[in-house]
Amino acid sequence: MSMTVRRMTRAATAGLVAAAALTAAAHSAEAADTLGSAAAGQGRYFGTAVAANHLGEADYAATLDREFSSVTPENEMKWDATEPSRGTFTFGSADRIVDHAQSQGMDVRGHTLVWHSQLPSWVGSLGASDLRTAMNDHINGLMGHYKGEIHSWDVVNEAFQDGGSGARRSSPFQDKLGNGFIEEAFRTARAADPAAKLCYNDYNTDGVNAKSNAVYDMVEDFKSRGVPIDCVGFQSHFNSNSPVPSDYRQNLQRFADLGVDVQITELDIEGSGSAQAANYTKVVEACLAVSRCTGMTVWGVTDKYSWRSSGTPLLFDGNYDEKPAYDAVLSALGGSGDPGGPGDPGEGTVSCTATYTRTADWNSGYNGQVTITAGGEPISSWTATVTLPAQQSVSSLWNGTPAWSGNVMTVRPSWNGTLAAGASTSFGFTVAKNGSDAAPAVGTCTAS
Ligand code: 9MR
Repeated sequence: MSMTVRRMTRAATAGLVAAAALTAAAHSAEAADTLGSAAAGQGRYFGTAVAANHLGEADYAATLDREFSSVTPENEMKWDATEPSRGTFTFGSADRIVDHAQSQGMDVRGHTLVWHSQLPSWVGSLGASDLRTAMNDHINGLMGHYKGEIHSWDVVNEAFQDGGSGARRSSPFQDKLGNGFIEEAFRTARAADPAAKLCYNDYNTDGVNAKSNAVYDMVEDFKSRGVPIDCVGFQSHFNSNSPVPSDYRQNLQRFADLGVDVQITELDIEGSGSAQAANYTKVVEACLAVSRCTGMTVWGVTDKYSWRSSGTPLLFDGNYDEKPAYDAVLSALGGSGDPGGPGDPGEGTVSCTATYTRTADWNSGYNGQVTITAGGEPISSWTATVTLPAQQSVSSLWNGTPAWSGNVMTVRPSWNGTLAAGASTSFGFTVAKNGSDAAPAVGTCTAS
């Protein structure tokens, strides 16, 4: 007998959290007064790096929850945090972030599976064959734990050297396994969670230069040979030594033209006032000009917790006040900055509808599909409930993230939360009839 989805994924234990999420996601939001909702109006997400140890700070959580539609754990999914000794996985801090994000209907980016830094010393001491096994075990351990819950994974991070050579960076993986480790990591990742977008992520690749050329050649090679890769992340850590490149948009576009999505994954720009604001505008405009630039993530909520704290590189200051850079980003995203209210003209309540169809049928089972359609406003997330007849059980589900309470399945987006006004997406599932051919009941769709 096949295992049901509720036993296969982390969502198994998240039934109660999911019930809370339903309530949280049901609030009505003004269309374009926050970064997340304005970006959703452009068909994109707007995310931030999050640290689990700040979630208990009221202003931090309030700013996060109000403004952002996606989160990236800043350190909590890295190898040193998740597999400090071989085969012993620790997910406590990362789970806190994922649970929080889900309770707010936010997407989660997974960061990062294979990276030379924040790597426990036991990994570096393995011989080649053992290292290969350990790398694949690590990918399977992380991606298995969060299967169906991660929008995009940074599968390999920072594998190329800085400087003019375009060479690979020395690391245990590179030095012992050679160039092929990247390909192997992506193949393992695809099998581990087929619903997740698989990204290569790096810095100083934002403009056209020797390093970005080397990454470009790798992506081109992967696409030509069918190595699974869906996206390239451009970290975009900018300051006066490393300004926003004038060919930023062209560089994003040439990668997109290879047939991958591009994402701005760790954006921060040192500075202040109108100069910083103007640089942020350039970045947002570049992303919006590239149709496959699917979203942007800033590397932190507030300047006071930035890894570059002296550079005040983020959108909120240490008191969580909006900086000129915030206004610039919101405006570039087409947002109004107007605190608004339910009666404001032009600002409606977000909504969605869910419709069910049976798409395949056989003696012992069937496939169901639920189509989610946004109402007259863009949405950044949705929640739909499917109540199954008591005998039936779900053996697999795709393009959605299920959580269970008895025979009620609460489904939220896996990667497909953001919908333009009137646009649709769907999730599907396979059901074992176990003697009952009755149709499931689909409840009200809620949007945020
Ligand atoms: O922001 C992260 C910081 O808290 C850590 O101390 C640091 C350790 O390497 O990593 C920072 O995040 C990095 C990210 O994971 C990869 N790209 C560069 C980021 C900034 O250093």
